[in-house]
Amino acid sequence: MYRFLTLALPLVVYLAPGARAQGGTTCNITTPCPNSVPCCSSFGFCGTGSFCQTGCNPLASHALDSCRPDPVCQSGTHAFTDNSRIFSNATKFDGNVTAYDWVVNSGNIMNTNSSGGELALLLTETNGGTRVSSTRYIHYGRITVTLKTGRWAGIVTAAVTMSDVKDEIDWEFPGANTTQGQSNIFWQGFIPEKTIGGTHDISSDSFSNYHDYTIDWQEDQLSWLIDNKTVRTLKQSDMVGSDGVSRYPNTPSSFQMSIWPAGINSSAQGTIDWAGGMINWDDPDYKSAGHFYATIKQVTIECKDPAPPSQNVTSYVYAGNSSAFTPGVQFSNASVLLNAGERGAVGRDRFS
Ligand SMILES: *[C@@H]1O[C@H](CO)[C@@H](O)[C@H](O)[C@H]1NC(C)=O
Ligand SMILES: *[C@@H]1O[C@H](CO)[C@@H](O)[C@H](O)[C@H]1NC(C)=O
Ligand SMILES: *[C@@H]1O[C@H](CO)[C@@H](O)[C@H](O)[C@H]1NC(C)=O
Ligand SMILES: *[C@@H]1O[C@H](CO)[C@@H](O)[C@H](O)[C@H]1NC(C)=O
Ligand SMILES: *[C@@H]1O[C@H](CO)[C@@H](O)[C@H](O)[C@H]1NC(C)=O
Ligand SMILES: *[C@@H]1O[C@H](CO)[C@@H](O)[C@H](O)[C@H]1NC(C)=O
Ligand SMILES: *[C@@H]1O[C@H](CO)[C@@H](O)[C@H](O)[C@H]1NC(C)=O
Ligand SMILES: *[C@@H]1O[C@H](CO)[C@@H](O)[C@H](O)[C@H]1NC(C)=O
Ligand SMILES: *[C@@H]1O[C@H](CO)[C@@H](O)[C@H](O)[C@H]1NC(C)=O
Ligand SMILES: CC(=O)N[C@H]1CO[C@H](CO)[C@@H](O)[C@@H]1O
Repeated sequence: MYRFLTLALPLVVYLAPGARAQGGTTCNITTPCPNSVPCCSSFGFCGTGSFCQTGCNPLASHALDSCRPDPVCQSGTHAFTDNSRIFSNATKFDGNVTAYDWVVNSGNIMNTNSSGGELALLLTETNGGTRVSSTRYIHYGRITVTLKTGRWAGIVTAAVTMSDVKDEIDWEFPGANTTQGQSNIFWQGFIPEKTIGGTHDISSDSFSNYHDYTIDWQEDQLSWLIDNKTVRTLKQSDMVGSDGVSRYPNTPSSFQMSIWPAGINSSAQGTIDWAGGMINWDDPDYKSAGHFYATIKQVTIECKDPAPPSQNVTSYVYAGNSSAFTPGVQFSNASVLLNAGERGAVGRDRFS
């Protein structure tokens, strides 16, 4: 299906602004980072400091424990009455997940403060879009976001899970059609099957009305829901290839919400078509507000770790026997702070 091309491309496009800000030594699974700059960032560049945090790929870093551990899941409901739980710049975050639930990776946010407070993600002609990520990770769980999408051709609102090895579960909303949402998955950065994307009706206009969009991610199956109604289910067993490899998202992930420009000159034609055409920077909505936007009302996270963590567990780490196609995930009691130094002891292997 053509969707293979069109949906595969946006990921690459969206990472571009951040990638341009980095540079230097590149990294991937076959060519990991050198000891001097041990951490492979989500954009595929080697570095230290923030390169070792959210999105740092253990399999492409110097050692499996070069990246900071991924902060363990915590169930809860996040309202956005103000922005006090959102750290404004991911590259300056010290890793204190007690202080902040979210970080801004790129772009600009605002609190509209209507009906009790809402987080607005802004897109302007110059900011390249906005992405906000959870500071904590989820290793299976149910995530529900209550949001209003954009309504403009070329502009995509998204709510996705994203792991350090780029397992990804998506809700995406190209703004040209506000009565339809799209579901998709990536496994280690790739679309596992050409027909993996789905489209789903929304009962009323998604720009004017809040709806609940859920990702219910379990070890054996994955469901997408709109307003508590299951619109799609995918089984893990259906994602095992003839080579025996399970191409099903199975690594700890942060939850990321974004608005991003797909209909711009630098995008591939497939991406522009998928998003409904080029962005109109003369749109009256843009002229009056000074930005395009998507609005987040609430996020509820229910952790569903296959084995519940004991009290001393702080994080997830990739186990010593991780390999390219079979990352092993363990609990750890190591500090998740950026400058905490050596990692603590690694706990029991949850797959053993
Ligand atoms: C990994 O990076 C190396 C060095 O930049 C490059 O030559 C190689 O093609 C890359 N491999 C993959 C699978 O992208
Ligand atoms: C982390 O944040 C909490 C809450 O703001 C604070 O009490 C604590 O001292 C911080 N920890 C560190 C190591 O900065
Ligand atoms: C974060 O800070 C860096 C370094 O000062 C800057 O380049 C980047 O644009 C900032 N990011 C955001 C989202 O403000
Ligand atoms: C928008 O989505 C709805 C619901 O899936 C569909 O019926 C309609 O044809 C779509 N409109 C356009 C212009 O693609
Ligand atoms: C979905 O279910 C939850 C819990 O039962 C409820 O609080 C919420 O209002 C429901 N949402 C919708 C849109 O029906
Ligand atoms: C594409 O480039 C032209 C010429 O620089 C510019 O006028 C136009 O606004 C751009 N289109 C978009 C959607 O950014
Ligand atoms: C982690 O646990 C080990 C053994 O149980 C202990 O020696 C170590 O001090 C703990 N580390 C932290 C950071 O709590
Ligand atoms: C946590 O503590 C329990 C017992 O108190 C211990 O068995 C387990 O190994 C510890 N886990 C970690 C990750 O340190
Ligand atoms: C890691 O090793 C343990 C045994 O020590 C094994 O049970 C587990 O399946 C391995 N995980 C991976 C991903 O190979
Ligand atoms: C960011 C902001 O101004 N938040 C305010 C929104 O309104 C509520 C209730 O009126 C206040 O408590 C917030 O501080």
